[in-house]
Amino acid sequence: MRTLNRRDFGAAVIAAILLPATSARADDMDVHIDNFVFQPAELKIKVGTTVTWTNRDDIPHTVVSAGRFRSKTLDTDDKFSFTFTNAGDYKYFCSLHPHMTGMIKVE
Ligand SMILES: [Cu+2]
Repeated sequence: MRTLNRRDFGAAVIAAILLPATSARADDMDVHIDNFVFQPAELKIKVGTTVTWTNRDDIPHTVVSAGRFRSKTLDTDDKFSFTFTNAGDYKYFCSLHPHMTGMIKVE
């Protein structure tokens, strides 16, 4: 019984040490919309990463990837987040200014 307890305690300590290093939140990424440009325009991420777009312009924008995600109209400093659970290339654009495009590569 004593041995089992000590092993459980040891496992808990190891988990406490390892968890912060393996936390997916550390990989979460930000994209800023500034002067009609998504920055960075192309982002490489791992499956499970959450990307948050922030509109830094004083003009409304959207973040739209056909059939995959669509933000509401983002006013200044509004944010939109999406968690990528599948690998692939996600092209997206602003539906108000379709020349604004970006790419998320999920691997
Ligand atoms: Cu726009």
